[in-house]
Amino acid sequence: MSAPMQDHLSQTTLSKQTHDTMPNQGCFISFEGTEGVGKTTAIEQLCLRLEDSGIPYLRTREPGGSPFAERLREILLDPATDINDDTELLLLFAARCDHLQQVIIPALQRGTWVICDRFTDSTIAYQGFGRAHGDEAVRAKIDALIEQFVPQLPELTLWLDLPVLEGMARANKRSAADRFEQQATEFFTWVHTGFDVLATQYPERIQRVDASGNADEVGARIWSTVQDNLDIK
Ligand code: ATM
Repeated sequence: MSAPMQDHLSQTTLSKQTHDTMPNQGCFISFEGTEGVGKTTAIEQLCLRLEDSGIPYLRTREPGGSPFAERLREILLDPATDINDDTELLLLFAARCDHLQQVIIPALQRGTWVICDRFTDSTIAYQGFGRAHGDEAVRAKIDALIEQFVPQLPELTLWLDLPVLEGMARANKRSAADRFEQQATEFFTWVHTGFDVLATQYPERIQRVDASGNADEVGARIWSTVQDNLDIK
């Protein structure tokens, strides 16, 4: 099984979380951000802290996270895939639906924390703002899909925020660009605006974390945000 889907169990009992919609115990945390903000390293840092605290967790990602959704991820990221915006949106939700049913909800129900690299906020930021520049009709479509197919939103979303150009410069140092990474700076500026709008709209759930500085600095900011918002010591 690939790293993003590994389940890390521990014997320690979870501190109880409050959930509005489902009688589960695990806590659901998502990470969001534009290109090159350092999500992977930040997630690794959080997972180490959870291990130290004896909290069982599962690390996963979107698009992907279940065997079927990982197949859709390959299609979605392949630069050779030529699809329109609605098809892209529906594939993302097909992947999400499977991921929720096969992985996220069962994990939360058995008391495992779920740490997810991207979730619904990425759809609003990338498809709603990157592709559609905040068009209200597209946002309404995405909101309707969330309403119909997403029974569980994260308790806490950590938005790693970095100036777009800084992130793109970091990302360009890495491997070949996928279908999203090939977009121009303007696209990512819209995506960033999308996250900004979302953070204002959902100030309780979405916490902005300054992603500048080294991995340890960002890791420390993340851990204190998690502790403050989820009431763990
Ligand atoms: P990562 O590279 O962070 O794994 O994400 C894959 C791409 O999927 C990411 N591309 N870039 N840059 C953003 C994109 N994506 C969407 O466009 N909509 C979504 O709903 C999700 C979850 C991801």
